[in-house]
Amino acid sequence: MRLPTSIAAVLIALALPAWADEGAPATARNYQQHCAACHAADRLGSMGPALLPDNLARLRKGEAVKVITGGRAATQMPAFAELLSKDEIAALAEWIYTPVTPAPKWTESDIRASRIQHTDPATLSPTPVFSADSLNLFLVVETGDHHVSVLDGDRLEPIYRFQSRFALHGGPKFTADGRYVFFASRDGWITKFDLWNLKVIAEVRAGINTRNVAVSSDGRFVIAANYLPQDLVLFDAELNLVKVMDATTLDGSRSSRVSAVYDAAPRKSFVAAMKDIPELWEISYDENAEPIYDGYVHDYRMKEGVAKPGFLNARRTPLEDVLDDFYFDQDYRQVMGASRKGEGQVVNLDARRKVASLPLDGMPHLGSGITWAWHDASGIERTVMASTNLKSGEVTVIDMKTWEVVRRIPTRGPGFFLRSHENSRYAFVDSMMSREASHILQVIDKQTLEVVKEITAEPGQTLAHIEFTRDGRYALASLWEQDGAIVVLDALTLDEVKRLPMKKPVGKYNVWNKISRDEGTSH
Ligand code: DHE
Repeated sequence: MRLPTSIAAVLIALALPAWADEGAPATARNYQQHCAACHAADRLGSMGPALLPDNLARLRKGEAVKVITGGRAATQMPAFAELLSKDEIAALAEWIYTPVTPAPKWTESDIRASRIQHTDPATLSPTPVFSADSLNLFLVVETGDHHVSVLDGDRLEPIYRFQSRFALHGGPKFTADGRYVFFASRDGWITKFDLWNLKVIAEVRAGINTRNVAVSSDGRFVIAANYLPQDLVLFDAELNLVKVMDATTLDGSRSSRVSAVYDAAPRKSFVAAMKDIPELWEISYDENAEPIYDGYVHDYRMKEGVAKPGFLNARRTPLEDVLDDFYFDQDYRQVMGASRKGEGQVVNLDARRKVASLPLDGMPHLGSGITWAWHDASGIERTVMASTNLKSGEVTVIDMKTWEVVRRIPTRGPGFFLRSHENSRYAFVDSMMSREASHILQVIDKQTLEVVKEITAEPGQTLAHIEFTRDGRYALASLWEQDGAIVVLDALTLDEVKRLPMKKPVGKYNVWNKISRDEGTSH
């Protein structure tokens, strides 16, 4: 429910914090009167998103002015053009991009207090409440109006739609049976959804600025990676807090934003990358995990007296350079990663050290890297990996044994997502970072390593992010517009089959491809 702005203003005026009282700048008072009811007095977000510089990094100030002036369609954000002057709106937009001091905190008690139980698990059906194949469902994240659609992957029709938290980011993560799925919003909210009952079960706010979430392959733990505060937050499967792990060096002298955390199912562990310190963390959820001595497994100097249990504690691999964006080989023994500056490295998770450099430059986007078996000119099968690049129009294909570049495939422009399926001979790449070519999806033949087809939307639109049906027969692309669509393509003929209207469908995720960790999809 939205409070009328006038009532909210009175309520908030009565509850103004000391720093916004007499003598405080007019802009801070305007904020408290008009914005704080939804975005919270401390700007940490409440019904509306957090208004802090890091959380707003992806919104241009001019865009913020437009939103304050005209409101945001299909959300609770009202227009303030009639309540505030142009100068007041400009000042407000300026002000929300300034840091809050002292820096906001999000403590264990904040996390615990934020938890909401939406549905009593005792009321849930133990089997799906619909007839569609529960393993061939798609979840479509529509950021145009912050909803998620559930698609039947056989009929390719929506069967359910529900409101999500503001600005979900990263792929939703499924439990191994495909029943439960966890979403993370950039504002730190983790949502647990029961796909069989089509119900939101519980939510918790893990942080103020969150990167992503992962769920353990045994379904017992959920972990969130945060930029703010700089930590990893571990929950049980019901989203009750288990522990907060500060992302600091062993001696506590340096702290880091956590870039991302993933489940490494065959290892029974989570693997997390640190953006600001050269360490890769592995957190085992195997109760029989080896103890950790000083955190660096090869250093036994401190063995006596400082062993920590290997279960649910961080085992650190020291690196020469930070590793930001990464993904795994198919058996999860190696991590292929790069810093945002493009220095690529291969880290062996068993040897716990860097074993090779990756010949990548620019800004590779390894989070959407894929692997497949490629036959070279002599017919020899080689496993290759490929990545897009956020800064140059190229897909780089690398041999995973020699770590040499096999081919640089020129594309229309810098791209974000690369996607395939083990049953498909094609990989799809977008050029969504290019102004001129964001409407063009290119199809690469995984054997000839040539672009064989282009699929185009209207110039100026964005066509990106593919996900296949469970059997690889159809490929679903996102027409990434406010009144956009899921464009269903025949994965053999590459012809369009149908369109499903959607509100800016950023990403879509097929249950089977995710839980089977298909080689053509993200982890
Ligand atoms: Fe993402 C996944 C990082 C900007 C849409 N993005 C991811 C993941 C990471 C990441 C580490 C994997 C997490 C996971 O799935 O668990 N993204 C980053 C960035 O560092 C970057 C460049 C800057 C930032 O602001 O964070 C960035 N990402 C964007 C966008 O601007 C996109 C295009 C639009 C948006 O809504 O934010 C965007 N990112 C996505 C999507 C995925 C994603 C749709 C999931 C892809 C998948 O298929 O799994």
